[in-house]
Order: sequence, then structure tokens, then C-alpha cells
Amino acid sequence: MSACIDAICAKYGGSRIACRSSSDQLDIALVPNMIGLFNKTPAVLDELVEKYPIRGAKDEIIPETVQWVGGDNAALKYRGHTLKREKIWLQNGSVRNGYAYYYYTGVQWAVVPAQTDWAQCQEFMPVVNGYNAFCEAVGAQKANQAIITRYRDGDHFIGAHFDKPKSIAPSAPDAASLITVIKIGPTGRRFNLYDLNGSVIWSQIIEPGDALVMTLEANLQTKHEVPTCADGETVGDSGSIVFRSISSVVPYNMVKKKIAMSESSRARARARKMNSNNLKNSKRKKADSDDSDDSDDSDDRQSS
Ligand SMILES: O=C(O)CCC(=O)C(=O)O
Repeated sequence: MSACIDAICAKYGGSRIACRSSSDQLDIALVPNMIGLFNKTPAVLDELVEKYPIRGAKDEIIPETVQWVGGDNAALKYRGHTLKREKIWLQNGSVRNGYAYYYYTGVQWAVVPAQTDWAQCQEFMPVVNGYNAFCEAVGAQKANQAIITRYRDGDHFIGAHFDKPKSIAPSAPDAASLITVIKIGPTGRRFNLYDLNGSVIWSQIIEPGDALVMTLEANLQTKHEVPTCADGETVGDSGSIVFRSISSVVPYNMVKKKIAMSESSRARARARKMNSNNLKNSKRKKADSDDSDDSDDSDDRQSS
């Protein structure tokens, strides 16, 4: 059991989540009104929505600026599919010193420059400073990256997954690595936790301002999800801030190179596809013209 999660429960009124089937306690806690500890309210989502532009389907991501990226932006799409959510990426320090790179399934290099220094997002700084003071108080590693997600309505969701450990610092004996989800916006949303066999461990609406805190290791023993809402249920804007301690830093110029490489391999794939379509079309045309030559012949024969 994590001493850090114990400290969170003791100092901040958190309650540990138990496994439904075995009643084993997990290193996951629900903390009431975490956002209030940082002298902010869930309305921070509205502030961010009002202030920062959204890069939609046809928009370019502008490096080193705070911006929302829409789920229909080519850089955020997952294997060509629109994602039903929008995101802002922030990190500790200038990206010129490297990007704190959080690896997740389907991440594209093209979206990495959407991340920028959280010092450029003034309305967010009380949350960052408060959260890192909280980490110090409970024996956790400080966060160096935050992802803000907006779910505009009940159709927006994130499917069941665990955060991949590849680029997240592991917990140390005296410093837990936490993944902290703080709910923001005017509306609460259901949050599901599953065991790795897919059985529900916990399913509850997390109210705006409350937080779900888990160690990296507890995250790996479970899956979490923000499901779509039931038919007919009206649900307004909701969002989350997820803090992580990222261990992988990718140099600024390396990200540029990776983007150039993936663009050129995409261009090569497009050219290959076009060539093969052209070849198919010219074969089809040739076959058609051979057929029509035949039919002309037969017509000729019939008319003669
Ligand atoms: O928005 C949430 O509540 C969860 C977000 C999440 O699971 C993720 O970003 O990996």
C-alpha cells in the first residue's frame, strides 16, 4: 500500500477505492474539492475555453502557444478517426529545452508542438503551484506535465485504458509517481474503473472540483474510462486536468525531425497509393476499351 495515498486520505479527506469483488484496497483515492485547495474553482475550464483558440480540422498547430486542439484536427485524430474530446497540453518550462513527451497509443509527432510552457497559461498557474505543493506534502513526485481535456457533451468520452508506463516516471520508495485527474467545468461525469479482466471495480459521477488520484502502479492494475452518457441524458461541458510526472524529454529539434520524417513517409504512402490507383484505372480502361472493341465487332457482325 502506498504511504502517499495514505497521506492523501489522512490530510485531504480522500477515500481509498476498494476492489468490488475482493474488497482489496487500491492505491487510488477520491479527493473532495481538490481544486479548492488551490484557490480555484471548476470554472477554470470556462476561463480556458474563453481565452484560448481551438485548432479545428483545417487549422495549423502553432508551436509555443497555449491552444485547444479539436478531436477533428489531423494531428490529434486516432488512425484517421475524429476523437470526441479536445485538449490543451502544458509542461514545466520552455519546450526549447525539450518536450516532456507523454507516450500513448496512437500519439502522432504532429501534435507534440501543441504543448507549451505552463507559465504561458496564467489562469492555470495557481493550479500548478498548488498541485506541486500538494505533492510535496504527501510524498509524491512533482508533476512536469498537464493535459486538459474538454468533453463538450454526453457524446464526448475517453474509452477504457490504462496510461502507458513507457514515458512516466515509476514510483520511488519515498516518492510516489501520481496520475491525478482533477474534474473541472460545470458538469460532473461518470468515471469507471475496471480490473484488467474488464469487470467494473468502481463507477461513480465525479463532481466538478473533485479529483481521482492513483499511483502509476495502481493505474497499471486497472483501466479507467469516461463513458458516453445514456441516451436522453443531457450533459453539459465537463473537463479534466491530468497531472503526470513524465520521464521522457525529447529535444525540440528532434520533434521537428520526427514530424518531417512522418510527413515524408505519409507523402510516399500517398504517392504509392496514387500510382497503384492509376495503374488499376489504366488496366480497367484498357479492359473496357477491349470490351467495347469486341462489342463493336459483334455489332458490326449483327448489322452486316
Ligand atoms: O478526463 C478524464 O477524466 C480522464 C482522462 C484520461 O483518462 C486520460 O487523459 O488518459
